Amino acid sequence: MIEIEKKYQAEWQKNKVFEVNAPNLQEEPLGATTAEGLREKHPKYFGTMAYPYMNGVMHAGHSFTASKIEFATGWARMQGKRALFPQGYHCTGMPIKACADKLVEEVQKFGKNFENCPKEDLAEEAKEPETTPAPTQEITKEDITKFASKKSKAAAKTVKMKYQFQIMLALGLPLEEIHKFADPVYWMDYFPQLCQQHLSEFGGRVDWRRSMVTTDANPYYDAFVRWQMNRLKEIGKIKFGKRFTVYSPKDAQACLDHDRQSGEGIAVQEYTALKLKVKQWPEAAQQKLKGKIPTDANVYFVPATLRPETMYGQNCCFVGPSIDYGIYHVKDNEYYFISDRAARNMAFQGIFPQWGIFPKVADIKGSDVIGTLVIAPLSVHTSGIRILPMESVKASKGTGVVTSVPSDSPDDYATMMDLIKKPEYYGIEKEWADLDILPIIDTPSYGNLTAKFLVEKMKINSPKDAKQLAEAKDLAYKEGFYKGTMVYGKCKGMSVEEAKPIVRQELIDAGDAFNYAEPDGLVMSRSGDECVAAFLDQWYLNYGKADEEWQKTLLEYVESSTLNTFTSEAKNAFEQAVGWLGQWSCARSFGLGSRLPWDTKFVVESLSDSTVYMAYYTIAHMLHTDIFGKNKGPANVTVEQMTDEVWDWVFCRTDKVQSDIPMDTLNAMRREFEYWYPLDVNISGKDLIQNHMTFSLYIHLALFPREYWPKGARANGHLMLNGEKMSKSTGNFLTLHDAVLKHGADATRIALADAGDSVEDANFDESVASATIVKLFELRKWCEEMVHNAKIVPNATEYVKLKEQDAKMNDTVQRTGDYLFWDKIFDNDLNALVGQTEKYYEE
Ligand code: A2H
Repeated sequence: MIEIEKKYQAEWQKNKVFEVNAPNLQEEPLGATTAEGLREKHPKYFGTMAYPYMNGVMHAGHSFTASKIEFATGWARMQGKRALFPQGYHCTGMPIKACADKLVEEVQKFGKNFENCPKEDLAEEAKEPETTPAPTQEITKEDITKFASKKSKAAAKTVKMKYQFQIMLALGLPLEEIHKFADPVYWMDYFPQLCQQHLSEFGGRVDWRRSMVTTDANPYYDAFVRWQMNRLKEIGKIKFGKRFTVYSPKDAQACLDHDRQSGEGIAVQEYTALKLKVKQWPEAAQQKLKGKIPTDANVYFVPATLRPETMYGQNCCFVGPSIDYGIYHVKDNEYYFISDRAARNMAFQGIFPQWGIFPKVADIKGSDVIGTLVIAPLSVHTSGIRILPMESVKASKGTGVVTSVPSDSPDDYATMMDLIKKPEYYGIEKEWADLDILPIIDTPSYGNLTAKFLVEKMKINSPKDAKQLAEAKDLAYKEGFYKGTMVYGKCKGMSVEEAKPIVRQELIDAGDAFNYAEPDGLVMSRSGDECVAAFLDQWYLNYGKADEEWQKTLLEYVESSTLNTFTSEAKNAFEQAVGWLGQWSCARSFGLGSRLPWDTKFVVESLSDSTVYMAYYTIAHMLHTDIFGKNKGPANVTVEQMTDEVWDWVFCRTDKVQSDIPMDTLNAMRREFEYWYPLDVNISGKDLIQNHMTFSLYIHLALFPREYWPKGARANGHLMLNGEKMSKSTGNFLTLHDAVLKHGADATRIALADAGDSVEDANFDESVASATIVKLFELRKWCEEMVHNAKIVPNATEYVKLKEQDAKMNDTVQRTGDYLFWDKIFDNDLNALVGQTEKYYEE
């Protein structure tokens, strides 16, 4: 069977059956019909998958995504459409660069073939792993040490994963080849051809003429990215300014989704950091701090809050008794009591005078400072409030210091009640906690002491009722923010929504507070660094509410029936992403990519050079004959000739063009675009909805005329293998190449088709693949018999006679002649099935 597959694959290749073009200008002169009319007359289908990252070969997950386009393309071909499935290769950013850099270091340290690597760091047992895991994005995503420790016992015995070269080894690369990967370009050479080979073995209906690598490794693609960036800047979609962004101090640059080892999708959370000045230290703290800070120093406890408008009601301030804090010298005579993590974040936000430096003058535990008297800005308790213990303070959030507003924070209220109940247990004086609770916000549902109301109503008895408290916190926050009215302070009578920024600004102007931000969860860079939030000058794409019109247009488009999102879950996810996504830093100082045309010290970031590449596919085959754009294509156009004006014209953005490219060539390129666009569908795994997929829609809407906006965006679930999560560390893992080797292309295709269609997790079941092999084998045998051993009889009488003569005589007896009733039924059934199939494919 494999032999047959190979035979036809070779024939397809020889006859270039998947190389499709738009109707040429002789067939249909440019402008003779509208673009829409042209597409009606010559129906087409154009589908793409989010191009895979070239730090590995395609694994079963990629293959699942590819299969969706593959089958849709096949179906469109059967319907007689011109069906285009192109495939590019993503190389931008840090993933390849980070691994290549590690290899440079390792070659320097250990020699070309790593021969000087310490013995104890090498393989513990020379046994080959049972399945050789393929290199994929996820490998470099994980911390290599984690990778090793997560391995099952059996696998852990094979190769240690301390170094990059060992990872490459485990990927099945020969040792003497590995040093070549120290050059990032080598990856771009190596993996794309494998991707092409593996998709072809799978029977992929890909038009390989249209492939390219991203980054300046292909100067034509590079010119295309420059065009995009220039135009986006001109129409005000790219801006410059100081913004908080997730940042890796080690890499000294922003660290967004694709630069991360973990923490994809995590954004920056901004807080108001409040300065509570120390008036009196308790004994324990005095001992600890002796000689470490000047006696006249101004020391502040700095809680981070999301509710500055409630600060009137502060009646104590919490620290985690077992958390390790530090006292940091901020400037002049000013010192902050905060967690180490917060100090590190602040060091990249202009809070300390020197970028990245956060001088610590003392280590101190939460328990040491219980009882400290501090002055809290705006608080009605003007003679001071106490620092008290709260077990549920997280060291990994904010500054680790939480100011307490028991009227509006259920956590604070519950803790306060507990402290009052058991002051001796906590080693505090009861009156430190037992202060009047000030009503600040009136709400329609919960009155003016929201937290008290909810804690009592939900019968929360202890600050340890984490689940219920989280629920109460959520209810309190929503009710307060959206429906609350201020009943205290200078904003009395205003809604909370209005009051919040005013109170916040007032605190900042008075020098009592400042902006503090941090990643809203743990983010690790690919270089293994814990990221912070930095306040940086940067070029950013103005997604989100800062450009309300753009956001609104997109939201309406997502909700319209023009865009097919295939499932309601995906539609919801798109709506959420559009609502939630904010400004996006689109340039980096390091990594592979295209330079920002107006500020060439930066390269365009990996998700920002990959938004409208589908338009590039429409003419890629005319521009170059190789993925690096080294050889000019049939259009015979140089990179220099591909000016911004030419791209505009090709993409139907303008009606005139100044260029020394012959008009016929220009027309031919524009024809390809106006015919293939709009894109019928772009497909990816569902995790890309929140970035790539939404960015792609945003930029399409900004750059192209409305009739060329995408028609479909589809997301599929994660692919499981034999009912379990795919994972290289457990060995439950399959590359496309391995799948095809094991089951053959057809059985692999059927198992993929059977795996699932929704955004739910799908399952590639290898038993389906093996059962298919048997079925296909039988089917083929039957077909061959039908053809080779056919006994053709002229009519029904002969047919019955022959069948009666020999009961064993099988389907090879075939009748010609007029259609009978049963023939018609048979025909009808087949047609009904075709109709049903069409319906499913269209949906
Ligand atoms: B909020 P989010 Cl009135 N551990 O401030 C536990 N909680 C912490 C923390 C830490 N390390 N750092 C900050 N927080 C609290 C005021 C407030 C807050 C009111 C009502 C609700 C409320 C007074 N406490 O938070 O997890 C701080 O308490 C509920 C949203 O980033 C901070 O704002 O969403 C809030 O949690 C930050 O919570």
